[in-house]
Amino acid sequence: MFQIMNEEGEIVNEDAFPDLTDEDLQELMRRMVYTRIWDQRAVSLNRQGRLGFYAPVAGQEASMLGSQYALDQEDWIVPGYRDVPQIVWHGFPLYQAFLFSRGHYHGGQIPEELNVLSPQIIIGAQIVQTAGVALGLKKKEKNSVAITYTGDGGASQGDFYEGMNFAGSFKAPAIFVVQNNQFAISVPADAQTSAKTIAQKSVAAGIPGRQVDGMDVLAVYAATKDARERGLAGDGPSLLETLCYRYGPHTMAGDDPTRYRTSDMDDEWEKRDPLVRLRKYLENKDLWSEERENEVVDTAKEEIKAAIKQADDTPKQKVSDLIENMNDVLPPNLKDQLEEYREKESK
Ligand SMILES: Cc1ncc(C[n+]2csc(CCOP(=O)(O)OP(=O)(O)O)c2C)c(N)n1
Ligand SMILES: [Mg+2]
Repeated sequence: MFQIMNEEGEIVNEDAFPDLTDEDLQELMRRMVYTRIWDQRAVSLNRQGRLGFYAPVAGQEASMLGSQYALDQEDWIVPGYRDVPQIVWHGFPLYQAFLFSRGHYHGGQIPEELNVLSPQIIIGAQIVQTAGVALGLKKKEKNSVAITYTGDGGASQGDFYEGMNFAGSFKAPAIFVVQNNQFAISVPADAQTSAKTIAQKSVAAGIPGRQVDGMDVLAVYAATKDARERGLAGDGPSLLETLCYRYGPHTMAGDDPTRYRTSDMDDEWEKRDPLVRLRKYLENKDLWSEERENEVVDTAKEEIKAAIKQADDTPKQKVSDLIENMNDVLPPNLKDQLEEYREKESK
């Protein structure tokens, strides 16, 4: 397992320390704190019945944000349902992320200039799409890569092998990140496969695979940066397995982790928390303080509140919106229905 900073915030692999300035490290800390606050708010809103679909992210911040930070703005992100933080930090407006949770069509309308696809719900489908996006980038001679994310469960899907194999064969600049958070809903990772690691699944596709400490933001950043450079150099795709944990339930739709995880296991992973270790590292260097963290928390709370308000203020979705947004040219039966709904909605 590739690690740079241990649980105590000590650098254990000086040679691999990435090209990050003090300001970058503070920014990574800021983003992780912000994202945790946002996650807590989203969970609470969901409990109040104000959000809809939500897949918690606490415990996966280093894996998500460290990898996104290694990207260039021109790189493409092809996310799964849990990977909303990566696209928000790439530029997707936060209020639209809340609308995505609500199943509002505007939550799926990615701004034209942003190189992001809408989060994929079908497990593994994004791996094949990413192979295609990456091949497109190569054919158009773009100096950018496509990154995608799936989970330990996703690494059991046929699409996972197809996508990696295809990208490997065409040397497409793709980065496949498997966030191994130990469970696919209630199924433990070791029940998914007889392979010792998910990283080793890259061997069959003839591409490099690396197991990374997914609670160590520096290791995730450095590994993603390497994979990106490999892609840009024409050497093809890479697989990264980031070992992490989701502290919360699978989604807010009734999953109860106490039925399949022990509190000992939770405790063990919480000791590896990505925020705690970067905070220790930065505090030792006088680059972080309680005061600074409180400022980040306060700003996050304000901005999140404003984003929720903006989502609340967005006109409610109508059935006619759905019909119009789904079809460029309407078939006759839908034309009739559209008229019917417009009529009803006008009353
Ligand atoms: C093709 C497909 N099969 C089943 C599901 C139902 N499903 C949703 S999430 C999930 C588990 C995925 O686990 P993992 O890949 O480890 O990702 P995680 O949720 O842990 O991030 C399953 C089986 C689905 N969405 N798509
Ligand atoms: Mg999982």
